[in-house]
Amino acid sequence: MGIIFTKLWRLFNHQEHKVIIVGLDNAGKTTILYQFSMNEVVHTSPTIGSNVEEIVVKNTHFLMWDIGGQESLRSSWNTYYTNTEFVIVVVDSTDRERISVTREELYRMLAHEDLKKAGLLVFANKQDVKGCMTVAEISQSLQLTSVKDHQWHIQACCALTGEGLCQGLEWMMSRLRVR
Ligand code: G3D
Ligand code: MG
Repeated sequence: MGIIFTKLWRLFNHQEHKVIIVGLDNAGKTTILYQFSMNEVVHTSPTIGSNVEEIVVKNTHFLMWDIGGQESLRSSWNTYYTNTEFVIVVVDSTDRERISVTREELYRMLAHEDLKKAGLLVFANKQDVKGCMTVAEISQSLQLTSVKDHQWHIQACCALTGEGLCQGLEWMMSRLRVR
């Protein structure tokens, strides 16, 4: 009886899973958010503050916060951390100069108490640009294999066409299923 009740509760309880989309300015965060929510390319302007959208995939609701990535805004990222289940880090794969800045921000985030249980999805965005960093290069620069206390996944994508974005969502869905 208890198990049936739990299953029914899960079925009808449209619980929202909180997701934050972070990364440096110009990485493609807002483009990704609007690909998820509208399936079309929008003309973005630098995000001041945040954008939020509810994304529904196969009856699973994600509340996705796209947080501005300019240097002046990064110190306020932690105000969004409470109850976050997934952190999506968007990397501009053409930006070799600033990948080390992303790494620093990443480890600062992962060490935060409120993100202890959050899963980490890294989008290696702008894969359409010739000569960009590969997933392997980005994994290495971010030292992802040293991340032991968070579930993580890296996914190549192109936010302009949407390629790779569904695979990222699928990974998040798969993590929800095993919990
Ligand atoms: P941000 O929200 O992380 O700051 P935006 O980034 O979503 O505003 O995107 C920054 C710029 O990168 C935009 O170009 C956007 O079109 C572009 N961009 C996003 N994703 C991709 C991608 O996969 N490939 C390529 N080639 N460009 C991408 P503009 O010119 O509008 O500033
Ligand atoms: Mg933006």
